Amino acid sequence: MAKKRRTPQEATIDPTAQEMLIFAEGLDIGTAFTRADDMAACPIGSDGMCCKICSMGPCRITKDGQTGVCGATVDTIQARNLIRGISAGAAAHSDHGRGMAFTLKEVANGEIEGYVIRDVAKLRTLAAGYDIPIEGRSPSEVADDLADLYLSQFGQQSGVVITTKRAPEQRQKLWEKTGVMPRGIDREIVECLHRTHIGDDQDAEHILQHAVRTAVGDGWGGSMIATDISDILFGTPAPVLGNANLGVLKEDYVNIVVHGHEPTLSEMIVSVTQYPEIIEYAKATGAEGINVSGICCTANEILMRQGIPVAGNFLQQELAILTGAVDSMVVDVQCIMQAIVGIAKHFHTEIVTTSDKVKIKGATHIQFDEHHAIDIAKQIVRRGVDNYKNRGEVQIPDAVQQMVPGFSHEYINYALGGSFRASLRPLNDAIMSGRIRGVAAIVGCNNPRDQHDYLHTYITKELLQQDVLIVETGCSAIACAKDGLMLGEAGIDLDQVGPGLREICETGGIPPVLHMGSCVDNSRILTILTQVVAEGGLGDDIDQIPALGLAPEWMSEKALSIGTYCMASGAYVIFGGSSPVEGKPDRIPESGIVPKFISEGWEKLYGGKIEFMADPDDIIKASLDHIDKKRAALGLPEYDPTRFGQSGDARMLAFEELPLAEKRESLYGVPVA
Ligand code: SF4
Ligand code: MSK
Repeated sequence: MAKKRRTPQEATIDPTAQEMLIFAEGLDIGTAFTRADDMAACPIGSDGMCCKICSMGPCRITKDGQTGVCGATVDTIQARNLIRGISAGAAAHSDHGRGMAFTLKEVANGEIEGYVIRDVAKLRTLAAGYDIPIEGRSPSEVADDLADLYLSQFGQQSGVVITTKRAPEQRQKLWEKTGVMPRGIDREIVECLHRTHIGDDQDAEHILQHAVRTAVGDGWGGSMIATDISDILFGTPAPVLGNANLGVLKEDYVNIVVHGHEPTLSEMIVSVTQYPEIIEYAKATGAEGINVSGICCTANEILMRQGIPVAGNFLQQELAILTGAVDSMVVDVQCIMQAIVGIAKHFHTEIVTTSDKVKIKGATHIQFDEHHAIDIAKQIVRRGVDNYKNRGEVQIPDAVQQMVPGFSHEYINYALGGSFRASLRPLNDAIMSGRIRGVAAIVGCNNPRDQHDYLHTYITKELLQQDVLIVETGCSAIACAKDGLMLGEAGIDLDQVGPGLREICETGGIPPVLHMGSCVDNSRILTILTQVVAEGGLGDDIDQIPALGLAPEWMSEKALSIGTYCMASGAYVIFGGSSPVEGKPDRIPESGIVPKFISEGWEKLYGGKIEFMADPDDIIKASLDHIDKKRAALGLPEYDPTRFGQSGDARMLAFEELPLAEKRESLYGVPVA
């Protein structure tokens, strides 16, 4: 029997999403929300206890002592399922990094049009860190060498993925000691598939050790390379004013929505929409101009560098089309629902696939090629403009939230320390004094099995009140942006943040929730944590910092890889919702081996651990307990919010409200008539 469908208010907390769900219901159009209600998850598969690796199966473990036809035990089956998810996530991120490295190589050699090296300083700093000569050399020469070095990390067969050298020294030693130092990014991903073929690795802990090696190759390898090169080519983000939510779509403009993950095409689309000839082309159709906006991490990429508005996060891709105002949805890779093609058929929207890795039946495919980037971007934009005349009625929700994204680790150093002494010292000092109780990175997807955006925003707000500074990426960042948490005003609102955190936000002029970018930009968080260690006072490795990672509404395999490399870096990682290897330990004790190993077992080895929790209040409690435990281990003062909140603007504002006589007394120390 089908489950009861949720009301729009139960399905999402976002009023724009609720409006579009009501509209969809009226038109009898299904969305991920209704499909999630109608789709009962397989209870054996969702516990990780189904194996379909060979055709002797699928083997479903339902009883204690039962094994697969080949004799595989339930913990082997669960570990194999988990590592396959982690390797797919690592492959997706790392292939993105490879694409960026090829683009850098071609830019360096003048082989492609439209791209330039925007951040020469970052290029030189990174190159020097790998002993690539920089003095007296042009940016192109340096970039060519860096691109070669980065490209070689993917196919490297032995040695160490060179970007792992950017981890704290203690951490590198630990990875060497535990045998999880990645040799080559691709090699580890391939080995995941080899090890999990029928009749290979059949020891759960041994399988999962390789999962860690693969994930480290993603976070400290492929993802880090993707972030580095995006910054070199498109600029290292710094705060800009942006807008978020479906209300960024404009009724009188041609709306082109870019969706997916990579900035290479979307940057070119943004660029050509500024060309006078293209603007004229749009105006000739009767439109006021062209409005580019984004969904998911392609949105984050162009938002944080160019201030291009975000139409929404993962669960809003279908809803954007439902407005009837999207003339073209241009997609690249990852997190693109096949359902958008079906929904687009009810409207005039054209779905355009552009990657040689991604075609969707029913979509128009225009192959992107960096060698002709400008021409192809113009072709795509012109198609969107041509489609404007086919629009019917539109229903664009009237809701836009301003935000300030763009907190790269470089900018955070600058914001805290100033341009002449860029430093994380004030952050370390604030954590040590207790003004900031700890730091939480809240990242990851939406999942229609949860109430859209609720877990991201609820957990964020609760932790802010406890003086926890929040950094965010991906769809979590978009959720909190839509909720107004990425504005400076949010940082000085005592109803929203604790008194100590407020002082920091006030002094640094920063929002209490810092947008650090897209999914691959979780590597920025690794860099910040490494710099916090290097700054001193909070231990000599990442696992000692009062910090943790949360993915409250996770759904993708990339999230599993992110969680695993954060764990391997020393972080406590809590996923919301259900575990893909939950098992049934009460009935089948062996199915509890893997959940226990990725928590307690990994904590013994790496100082970090992974846990899955369904209840947001349990997540908040576990987060604060962990932060306080780490504070105590460092000998830091116990968190005490009453000690803070009486400095800076807070005092000034309180002073302003005093009657004149009291103001004078407070200024001169004696009553003054
Ligand atoms: Fe079944 Fe073993 Fe084949 Fe998996 S590998 S499907 S457990 S026989
Ligand atoms: S887009 S991986 S739904 S964060 Fe990076 Fe959002 Fe998750 Fe995709």
